[in-house]
Amino acid sequence: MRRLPWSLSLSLLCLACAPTQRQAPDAGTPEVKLQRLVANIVHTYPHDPTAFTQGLQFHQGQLYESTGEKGDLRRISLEQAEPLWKQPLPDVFPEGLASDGQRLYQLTWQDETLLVWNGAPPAQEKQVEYDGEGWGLCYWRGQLVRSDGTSTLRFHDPKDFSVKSQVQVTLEGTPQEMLNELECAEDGVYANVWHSNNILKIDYATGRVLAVIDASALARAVSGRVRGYEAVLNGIALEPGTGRLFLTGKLWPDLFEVTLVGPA
Ligand code: DDQ
Ligand code: CA
Repeated sequence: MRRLPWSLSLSLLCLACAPTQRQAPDAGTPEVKLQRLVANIVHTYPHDPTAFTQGLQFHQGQLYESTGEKGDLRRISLEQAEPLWKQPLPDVFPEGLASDGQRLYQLTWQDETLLVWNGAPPAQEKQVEYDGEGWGLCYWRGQLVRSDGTSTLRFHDPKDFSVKSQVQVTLEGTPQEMLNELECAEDGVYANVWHSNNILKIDYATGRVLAVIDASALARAVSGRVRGYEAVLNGIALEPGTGRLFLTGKLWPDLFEVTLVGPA
């Protein structure tokens, strides 16, 4: 058998090892470590204690809320609990709320209908049907991100709400279910976990949980002033421009501005 010249056998060796390196997880970058953060209250504002908060969203410089059960779309403020404007939605169970800067998109829980709003005050422009449940919604780089109570996040085209891609959310390899209200940030999507005081920060591309945020200080602050098993932490809004982070809960009398800090 003829021996291969040195240069050729060296390059064959390199070809054999190169794919292994590419397939290695996070090759070239250090393993991303899960962050543990705590939400600290910096300001407390009034919130309507009859609002079953399902979505909290800044839109064109104003704060909007989607409320479930006998719900509505409403414009709220930090000054008073009473909404400044509202549109009752008696035929559906409203859920997550997102803004693309021009329109508001409002999910419904089991009605399989997306409500699209335009103008100020918002007027219903159209309804789009979809399959499955609607829990949380946010807008990021031309797509609407939807949670449905499972560990899957789906990425929709805002034009017709068709699903373009999906990712499973995992925390150190374990799927994370019950993902509820969402908020799209530049470096990850925040998700309330239903009936939990934890908010997860999730990587858009991999679904990996980047941070677990302990918001139990907020639940403690409202304890004794909220009633019912369903009065849980839900509602995340990031203010464009300032980066201020606001959190509230279903049927909570308070809406909080928080900062996220590492544990002491
Ligand atoms: N979800 O927000 C987790 C998606 C749904 C919460 C529904 C809680 C039950 C409320 C009672 C419903 C009465 C029609
Ligand atoms: Ca939100």
